[in-house]
Amino acid sequence: GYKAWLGGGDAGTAARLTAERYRSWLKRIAVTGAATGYGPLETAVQELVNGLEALLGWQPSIVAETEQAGGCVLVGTAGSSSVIDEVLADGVRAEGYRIRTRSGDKDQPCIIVAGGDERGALYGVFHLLRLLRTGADLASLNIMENPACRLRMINHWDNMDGSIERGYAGRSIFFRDGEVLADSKRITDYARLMASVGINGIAINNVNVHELETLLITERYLPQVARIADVFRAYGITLYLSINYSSPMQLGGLPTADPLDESVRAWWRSKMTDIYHHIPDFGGVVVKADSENRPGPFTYGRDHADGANMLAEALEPFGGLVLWRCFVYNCHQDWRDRSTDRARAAYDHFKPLDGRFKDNVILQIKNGPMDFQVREPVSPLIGAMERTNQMVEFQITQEYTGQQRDVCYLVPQWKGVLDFDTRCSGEGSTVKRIAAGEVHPYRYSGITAVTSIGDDSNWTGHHLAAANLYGYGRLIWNPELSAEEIASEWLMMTFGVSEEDPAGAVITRILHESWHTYEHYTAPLGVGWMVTPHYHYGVDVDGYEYSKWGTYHFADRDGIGVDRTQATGTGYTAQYRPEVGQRYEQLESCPDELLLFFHHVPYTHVLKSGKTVIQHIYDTHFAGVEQVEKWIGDWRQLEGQVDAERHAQISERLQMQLDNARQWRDVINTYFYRKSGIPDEHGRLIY
Ligand code: BDP
Repeated sequence: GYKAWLGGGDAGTAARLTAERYRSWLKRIAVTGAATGYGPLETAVQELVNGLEALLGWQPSIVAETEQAGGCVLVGTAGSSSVIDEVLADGVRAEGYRIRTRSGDKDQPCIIVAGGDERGALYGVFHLLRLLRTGADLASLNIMENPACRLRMINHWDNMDGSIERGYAGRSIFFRDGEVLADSKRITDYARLMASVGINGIAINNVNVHELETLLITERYLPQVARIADVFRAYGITLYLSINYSSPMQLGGLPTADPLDESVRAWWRSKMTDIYHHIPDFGGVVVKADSENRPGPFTYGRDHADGANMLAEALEPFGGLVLWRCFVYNCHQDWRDRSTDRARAAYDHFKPLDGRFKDNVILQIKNGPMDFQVREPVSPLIGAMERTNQMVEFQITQEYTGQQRDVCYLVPQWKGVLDFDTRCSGEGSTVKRIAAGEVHPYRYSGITAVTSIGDDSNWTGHHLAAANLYGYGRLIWNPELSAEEIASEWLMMTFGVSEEDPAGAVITRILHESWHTYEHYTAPLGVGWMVTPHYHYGVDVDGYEYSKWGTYHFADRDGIGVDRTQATGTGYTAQYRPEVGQRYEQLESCPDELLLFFHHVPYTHVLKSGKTVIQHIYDTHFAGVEQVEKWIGDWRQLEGQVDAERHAQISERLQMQLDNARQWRDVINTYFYRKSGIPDEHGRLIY
């Protein structure tokens, strides 16, 4: 519920037993560290006090470091004491930490949480609490962690009227009726959840910046935004805002927003000065320009580099960043013109600009070339620009993956992206290494994601959707964690049980099967879309087929799929490094799951699995529905073993998922049966 994975006194037995076992070590907390006054170290101590109190049932006392002679938890930051520095040794970087059990005087060991800086100390404390809550042995800890990526961000698509674009869990926790909410309790609790998984930057408003949100950077609203920044700061989170590219016209009354116009540049410089006056550690701006009817530099015959650099110049004196989105494509295209291919757009727009961006600009690139479909190849733009900072954008909110009515655990999908070898700088040029700035010497890089939370009491609508929120943070902190490890931590922290427990086993199985299940009953073999236009939940095979959005499947009586080959298609495969592009180009080597993304094939084409495309479509759609039916049966068995409220809510959503899955199955199968005229081998279809 509301406490998500940071549940308090309702910790599982394992957590309570562990806490009890180390009671004598956990009763005192010593702190060392020159607090900078911005808070994460103070927050770390407070979290530790509260966390231990919840587990042990009494409050630990805070003692001065000099008094400590074992039997305590010592928290500190680099340079604050010799003990801490000794523990940190080499190897702990900014925002990293080390946790070590040290035998102290009088056989009284102590646990040292040493942070590379204040944020590091806070993350270290959350890690220690996680160990306690998951029942780990504390007797000989020696853990060193550094975040893989420098920028570990969240994007909100919240509007100031309180609505959330693509939000499926209630209304905004920041805004209501055109104002920032006065009560910041919920924002504090949210910051805490995010810090506990290592998030260090949050953009609070929608990338589609409408009239009202344009005003966020005015004197009228900046004091309100500053209040949110204050809450975030205590948790080591930097606040970012999405801005409207044409603000100089809308707010400044200028006749143009041309990035090369001196009056426009001066306007932005002065605007940034105002923002930093209110929020001295403002992170910078997120910009969606010349995309889906948003204003941008194209209007003035300028390009993205001109546009981004103008903002970068204004932010530079303050150390601010421009997060410039690459989700740029023609959304007014003519479906009859097959020479355009939306998948090509980001690369075509941005690749030629490599080297032209200032070094406080970071290009924000969606993980796939289309738009957060259940299955897409990795965007060929990732890693393709050696001299331009980049970050990857994922989507936690389940816009195209069931909208938090259907279960879809996305960590395996994200992991697949992060592990993908782009070959952009030889073998091993994986997306995770690019995001970590290890492949090209980026000054800034990292990962961001559109979040899934709202003011629903459990934050994410579906209880199981919280696994994605937790998993996103954990995975981008450490992309080496497996989807299974992450799910198992989340399970223990949230439900207080392990996978061995009957309830834990069912939840784990559902999570792990869920992405494939969702893929099975929706659009097949990487073709994507086939969703209800605009809403993006529920099936509509031809919903987007004859529209201007560029999202086609080209199904006819003979076959289906988009020919994106160099030989006969749109040439998209040439955007990849040859080793990668060739794999997709050739039918023989193209992986089944992406076949229809890259090729137009007859229904009778035989997949690597040995099945024809049409039979695969039929079979997976039946299998997807059966899977959901099975989950419902398994979940029913758990009545009485999971608290009644969560049990009932999950049951209800599984039922909705079943309805959705059945509808997809019936529509897709019937559609392709009618198109192809090929019957199901097992005779399950009625015309
Ligand atoms: C699409 C969403 C749309 C967003 C857009 C974006 O449908 O609401 O505005 O992405 O990322 O997925 O800008």
